[in-house]
Amino acid sequence: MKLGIVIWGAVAAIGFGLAIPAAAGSGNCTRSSTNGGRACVYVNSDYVGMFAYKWQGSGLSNVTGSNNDVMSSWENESSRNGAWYKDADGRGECNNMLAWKSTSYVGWVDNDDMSSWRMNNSC
Ligand SMILES: [Ca+2]
Repeated sequence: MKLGIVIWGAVAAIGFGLAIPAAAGSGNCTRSSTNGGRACVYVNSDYVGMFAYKWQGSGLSNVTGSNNDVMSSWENESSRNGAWYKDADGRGECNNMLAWKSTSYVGWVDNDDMSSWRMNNSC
């Protein structure tokens, strides 16, 4: 790539970052050419420690074993709305994981409580 293009790209990226401060997260939750976008969940705040992901359109499943009740942040890098639940099998309090949104910390009330989730609908 020519130097001029690199510099222009960097300037554009900085400007873009300032214009859209709410842009998601970590860069770990990447798209797939075959499966499209996905949502990712992390054991720590600020998208640290990804322990599970779910492709857009995937149905409800439980998080089990050491993954149960550990989620502190999430990002949805897909065009589909999703949701997470405090109890298994889609029960308990439901929290939206809307398309193209992310949460760097779910807050102390909701921290370490996710037991099931889906990527085919919001609450
Ligand atoms: Ca729970």
